[in-house]
Amino acid sequence: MAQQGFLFDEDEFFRHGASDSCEQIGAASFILRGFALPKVAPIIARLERITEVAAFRQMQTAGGHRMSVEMTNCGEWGWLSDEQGYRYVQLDPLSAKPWPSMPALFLKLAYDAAATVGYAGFAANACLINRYRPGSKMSLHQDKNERDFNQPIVSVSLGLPAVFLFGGHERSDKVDKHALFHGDVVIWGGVDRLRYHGVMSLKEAEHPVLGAHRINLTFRKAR
Ligand SMILES: O=C(O)CCC(=O)C(=O)O
Ligand SMILES: [Mn+2]
Repeated sequence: MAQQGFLFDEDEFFRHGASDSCEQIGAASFILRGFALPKVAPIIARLERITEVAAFRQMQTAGGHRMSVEMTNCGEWGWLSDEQGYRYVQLDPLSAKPWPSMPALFLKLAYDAAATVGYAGFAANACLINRYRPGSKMSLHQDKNERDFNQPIVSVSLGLPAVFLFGGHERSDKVDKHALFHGDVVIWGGVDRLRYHGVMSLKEAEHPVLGAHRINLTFRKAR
């Protein structure tokens, strides 16, 4: 059985039942444990429809580096990285068509999660869908391509567990590590909105629902 070091023990690795707790991880940041669990089956069904139209792809960075995480989008705006850098676009460059629309279920999940921790009225118009395989990771970065930093980020984890890195406002600041499991939702905003964050390299394992994958939905108000 794969071990994830000090953050996971064997029983916890596939934690799967709702724990319904709210953990505060910063002045304005929270993990809602198991918040998305009641909606996992319809979320996955909608993801299948979205990715038939807008397939997962490994994006390039401006420096010509291929990202290890596969990505796609739904919603009015889709986050893109290519040789021109990071930005939001309304058309999927693979199809030249608009990104698939944001399912009402996604919009409500993000709205409800944000409202639960005090961010009322969150109306996401972008959902970046990240797919990690064992070995995929996301380096420390800030989410700063959005126009209004008063709007929070709502981030839903599905499938294999991961270690979320939550740093400070400087890349060199101390980083906290939080294990994220299937169904957990992280929300950060306010004074924490521009904190550096990332995801450690996924360990080799199989998840009972999503196999050898972790899927993350990152909801943002892009414009
Ligand atoms: O996968 C995650 O939990 C974080 C994803 C993220 O930070 C991003 O897509 O900007
Ligand atoms: Mn991010």
